[in-house]
Amino acid sequence: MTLGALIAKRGPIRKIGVIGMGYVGIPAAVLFADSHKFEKVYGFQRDSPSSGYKIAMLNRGESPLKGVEPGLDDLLKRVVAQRKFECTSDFSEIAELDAVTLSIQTPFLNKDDLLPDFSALKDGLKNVGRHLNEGMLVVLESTITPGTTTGFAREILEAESGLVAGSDFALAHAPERVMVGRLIRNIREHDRIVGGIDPVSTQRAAELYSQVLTKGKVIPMTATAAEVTKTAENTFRDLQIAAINELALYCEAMGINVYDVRTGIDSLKGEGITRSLLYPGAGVGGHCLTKDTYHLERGVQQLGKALLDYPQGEPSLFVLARRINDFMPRHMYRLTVDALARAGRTVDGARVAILGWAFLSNSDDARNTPSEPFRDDLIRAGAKVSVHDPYVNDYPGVPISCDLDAAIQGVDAIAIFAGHHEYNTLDAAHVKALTGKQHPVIVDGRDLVDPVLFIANGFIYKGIGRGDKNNHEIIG
Ligand code: SAJ
Repeated sequence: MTLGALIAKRGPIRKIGVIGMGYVGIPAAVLFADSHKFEKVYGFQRDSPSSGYKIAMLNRGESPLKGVEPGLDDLLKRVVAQRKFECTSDFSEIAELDAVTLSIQTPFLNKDDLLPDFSALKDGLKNVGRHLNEGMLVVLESTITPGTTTGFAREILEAESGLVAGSDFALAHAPERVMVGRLIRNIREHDRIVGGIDPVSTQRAAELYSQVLTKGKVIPMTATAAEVTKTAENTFRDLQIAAINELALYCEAMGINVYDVRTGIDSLKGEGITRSLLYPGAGVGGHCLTKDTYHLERGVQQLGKALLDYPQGEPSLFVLARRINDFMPRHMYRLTVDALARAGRTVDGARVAILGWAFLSNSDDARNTPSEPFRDDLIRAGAKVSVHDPYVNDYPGVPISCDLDAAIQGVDAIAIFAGHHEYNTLDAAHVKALTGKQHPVIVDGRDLVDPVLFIANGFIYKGIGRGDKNNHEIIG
């Protein structure tokens, strides 16, 4: 019997499983459960010491996710009360399902070797494979290296089940595109890339996801194209940030204001002639843009190395973009050292306050924060560093204060790393008084403060891209 016939015999998708009760799996599961098209959704969560608590919490209708997620709590309470959603650690329930999605994190093994840790995903695939039946659909939602769905994912599922992907069961990749703080809205409103290992798999996966889309539509393609789409969409964002960061470095060297140039370039509008100008800054953090480029690079090396025609000896533009963005914290360090020198201080023994430990404005997410390499450089050079962040409470090995005045008290230099709202209203006179210095330093990594005000108050100012101000006359 063909896969199509097996699926026809099974009929429409009614019972769904979601593996991985994290910030991707939970909203996905409750949205499936909220659809009248589906009868029951199981959320699968390993009963491990670190996250087994989620099972009871979810079955009480309580979300274990941090932060505010509009719509999620009500949805979760409703589908639990209706008994349409249930969280369990019993993976044997998978055998009764029509479709299973895997939303399992694929973090780096460690930041330096840029290799992903697929161990949790492989465990999830083994659990699914052991209970896989004919005519079922398996979808990977995790961000994965191109070639994974048709590679080890297919191999593990087939080895554990004895079934054949594309003949006995459908297999697809539908990458998540959700942002913390807007999980429900993103799943409903973003277009959904759906890539099967074959057209029948693509169609079955489209049937699953079309039920939860409101504004969004399904964009069908192959599984590998879907893997490349997801990794490339973040690679391109990283590239656009690197382009404006490089321009900012050029503008500093040429003594001009990168924001004047940005406004000028952006003024060239009209069909097809606009540019996508992002914003220069103190660096690029997070768990998306810092790794997805390397997923894409590994993908093309694994899938296309023999056929790739590329300028001889030239590095990947995308990897170079990563290097430029990762250089920005080092540039912030050099700006700080230069400014301290103008104040007659060496960085050794200087007291420096870092404003912002989160990698994103007004967020408590500090994964791969650019503030960390900056702090490391300062400490290596003998500076005493204080860190302030209104959202991030703790971070291994880094004391973080939520008292801004206390963090600034008596320092020689202030470096702004995150664009938190709180830093938009820094008062130059008040900050100067807190430092107690005649010429305190301020290094603005997110274009938050007005250089004129701070310079007029005796500060020594440096700003990313502010070649027009970075060698200003010192007042007072
Ligand atoms: N950043 C800049 N300049 C910019 C934009 C961002 O320096 O113009 C820096 C930020 O400070 C941050 C880093 O880049 O350190 C990443 O910022 P981000 O806005 O890209 O946020 P992420 O990393 O959470 O990216 C996510 C991605 N979403 C998913 O992977 C589902 C990305 O695809 C989205 O485009 C992005 O959110 C978004 O637009 O919100």
